[in-house]
Amino acid sequence: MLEKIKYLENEIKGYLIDKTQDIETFRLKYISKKGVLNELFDEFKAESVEDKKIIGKSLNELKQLAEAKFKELSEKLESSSQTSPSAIDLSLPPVSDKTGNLHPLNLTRYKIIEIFERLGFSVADGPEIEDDWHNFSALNFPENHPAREMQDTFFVEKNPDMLLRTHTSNVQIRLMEKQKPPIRSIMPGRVYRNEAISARAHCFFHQIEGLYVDKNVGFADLKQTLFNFAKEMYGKDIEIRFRPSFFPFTEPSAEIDITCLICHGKGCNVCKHSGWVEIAGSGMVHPNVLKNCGIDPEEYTGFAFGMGVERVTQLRYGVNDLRLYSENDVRFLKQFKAVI
Ligand code: 2NM
Repeated sequence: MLEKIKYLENEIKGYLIDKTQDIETFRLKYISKKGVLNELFDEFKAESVEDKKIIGKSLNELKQLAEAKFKELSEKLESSSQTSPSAIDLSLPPVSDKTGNLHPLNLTRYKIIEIFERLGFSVADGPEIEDDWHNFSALNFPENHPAREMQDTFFVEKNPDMLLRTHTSNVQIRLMEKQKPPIRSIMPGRVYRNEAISARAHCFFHQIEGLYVDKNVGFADLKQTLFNFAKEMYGKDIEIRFRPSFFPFTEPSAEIDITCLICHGKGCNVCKHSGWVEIAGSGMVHPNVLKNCGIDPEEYTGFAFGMGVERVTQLRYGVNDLRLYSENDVRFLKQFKAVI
């Protein structure tokens, strides 16, 4: 019996707890009515008078040890539950489940970039505050062109003119001035126009323009590149058409339409009952523009195109008011959470 007592003494001394449950387990095992100590006291009664003398003292000491340990453990648990970082503090605010997501315009931008990168285009960047040369003159805009008017363009300074770029073509000019062909790049970025803000117009929007200049680049390359892009972007079944148009910086120029994705060509409000929607402007880079950038138009030719990121996003997700893109209303933005 003495051996048993010695064994239990060691067990009790080394008893560790980290949960409230553990202390109850301790109580049940050692001190409760059905615990080991009471069992030992029952056994004790059966011992001889001689042995009782020796065992009695040890047994009482074991009982005191168990009670002292129980007290110590309870106190330890209580103090740790007040300071432990794992304890539940009901006064704290709940952990927020609000995680952000990409802006719909960025979802569209990344998708467009990814498609053109696969077609061999790199991404170029340039300033949003630009001089007259890179935004207008080098692009073959005549001196009296209406886009140069104060009503249409935000001027930062006059004489010499500095302005908020009205397209990302300034980046094309800077690239052609600096780099010899072949050039095959796209230019995403924010552009500014002086418009009254409404569902269909805003004082800024986003463009992605593209440029490919090399020997023997022809209109067929323009058509095939944009056809490939449109199929990747809008689906394999769409049709594409090129409508003659005019830009000062391209000749010939064309608007690019695809079958309306809303009504599939039957006619609806989005396509104004034509069955076609415009997705981009394009053309062969005007010889004057190449000359302005120090590129010989007899040796090199190129095509360029431009599209509005808001417009593409409208066609993809059905967003029908331009103001939604910049109001930062979470109820609008969070709808693009699951979209990749
Ligand atoms: C468009 C449409 C057509 C364009 C042309 C050039 C440059 F610099 F090469 F002349 N940059 N961007 C272009 C051509 C842009 O956007 C609707």
